[in-house]
Amino acid sequence: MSRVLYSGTKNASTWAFRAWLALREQEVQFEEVVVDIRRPQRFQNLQRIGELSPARSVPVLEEGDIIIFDSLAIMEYANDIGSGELLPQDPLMRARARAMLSWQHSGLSGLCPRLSFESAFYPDKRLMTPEEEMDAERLFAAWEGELEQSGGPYLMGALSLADLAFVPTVIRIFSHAPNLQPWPLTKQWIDRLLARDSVKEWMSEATELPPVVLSDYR
Ligand SMILES: N[C@@H](CCC(=O)N[C@@H](CS)C(=O)NCC(=O)O)C(=O)O
Repeated sequence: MSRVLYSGTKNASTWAFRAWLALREQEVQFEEVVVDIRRPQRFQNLQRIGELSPARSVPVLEEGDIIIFDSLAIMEYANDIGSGELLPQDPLMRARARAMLSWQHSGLSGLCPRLSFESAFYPDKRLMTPEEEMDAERLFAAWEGELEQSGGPYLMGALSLADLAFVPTVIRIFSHAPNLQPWPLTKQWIDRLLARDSVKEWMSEATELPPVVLSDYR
């Protein structure tokens, strides 16, 4: 059976990044088709994706003649056909992992639209605003608490989909050099995530691309 991931531009598409990470971490083999949804090819490419998926967005996983759209569904599917270890077996921890995943998937914070993933690749970064710093601290406190409770090294103890879902957020914040001193467990967790082969593979391709300049980065 053929398996194709319609993915996104590596220095722009956070949703595709999450799905791709789960597939890679589970060593699921797939063919990757990068779909660039920026102008001028935007409408042509979105139309192509719309022929596959009612959501008309990337990522989309084409599994033979079955289409799985939405990053979260693809992440869970990767776990289901892989080792199954990317969600805790304990029902309570599993629910906790799902709570973190749902939080991320339903918007997380006001930080993500303001501090875009694209900006992580800009050679000159602006300072974070006090509001962004407050939002980031709220996330650091949540991650720190999770790591304290589980004992680490990842949020739920072992690596889970929750860690992978936060990777693009971690990258956009971390690249703006926040003060991580009060959050030592979070700092170690971030270092650990960024050192994973899967994350390094995506990021090495992303950093090769010309930065996607967004005019509202100021
Ligand atoms: N909830 C969706 C969101 C996917 C999404 O918004 N993808 C963006 C690219 S990162 C997209 O394709 N947007 C379509 C558009 O710009 O019209 C998911 O998790 O897969």
